[in-house]
Amino acid sequence: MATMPAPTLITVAPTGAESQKDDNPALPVTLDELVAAARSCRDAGAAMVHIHIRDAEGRPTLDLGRLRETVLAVREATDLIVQLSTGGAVTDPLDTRLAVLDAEPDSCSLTTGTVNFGDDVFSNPWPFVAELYQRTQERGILPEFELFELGHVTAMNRLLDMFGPPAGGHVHADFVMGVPGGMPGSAQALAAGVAMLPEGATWSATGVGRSSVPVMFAALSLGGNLRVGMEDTLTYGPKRPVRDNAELVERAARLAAEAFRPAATPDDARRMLGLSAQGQV
Ligand code: KMH
Ligand code: ZN
Repeated sequence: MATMPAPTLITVAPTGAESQKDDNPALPVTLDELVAAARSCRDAGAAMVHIHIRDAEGRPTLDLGRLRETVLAVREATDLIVQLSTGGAVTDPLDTRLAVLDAEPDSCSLTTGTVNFGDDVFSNPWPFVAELYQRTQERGILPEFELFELGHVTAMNRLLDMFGPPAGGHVHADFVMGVPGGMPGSAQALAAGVAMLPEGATWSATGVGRSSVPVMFAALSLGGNLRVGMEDTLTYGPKRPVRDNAELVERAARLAAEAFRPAATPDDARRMLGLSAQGQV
């Protein structure tokens, strides 16, 4: 008997650290805006939310009190899998990024190597990556390996070889494509990265800026999952600003349904990722 294809895990990355309200007024920067975005994106088909937060002036911050408050507020308002960014902004020090785990998210992003990031450098030296990974294992937090270039897949595999599987035993990765300095948002690059993943891993892909839609089609055609959101693109199409995060999730859910792999619920996604109902691995 033919097995049903897995549903599509849609992750929304609503805010990021690089854009401001001036770029698009729909960017959620306050806690209330973030919670409202999380709710509407859940309704539109998201199962996981990748969170960066802002301070009272709208600047990126990794303030632990705010992070804790955010995790609780999003959990209270939705059943989304709550993922905190440990990447933060390019200016965030490594020790502050390690401390993000103290806010006890279900999942955290974990970039496995340094990459040029426009005119900046997103710094992820090996000792930091190894320390962050081991802390996720100790605390039972699911890492999402964020892979900006193919060497990051090699580094992820090195982590797994040296330190063993993630807490819960399941490997989940996200290809972040089209960052100036990283791999291009092309079907060829994605296929090459997917071929390097360990057996049984799940993965999603996100295309930054104009690569958003091509990467979505490539990911669906390769059987992967999707990440969309205003962290990665502020335009819906040429010269057309995004209405809000839910609009991007709605499109992702529509394309996934057309590929006969409709959006996963958060419960489906927890099963796919080896998370328990409470989110802990
Ligand atoms: N803001 C970028 C420098 C992550 O969330 O882990 C890093 C980033 C990756 O967004
Ligand atoms: Zn991020």
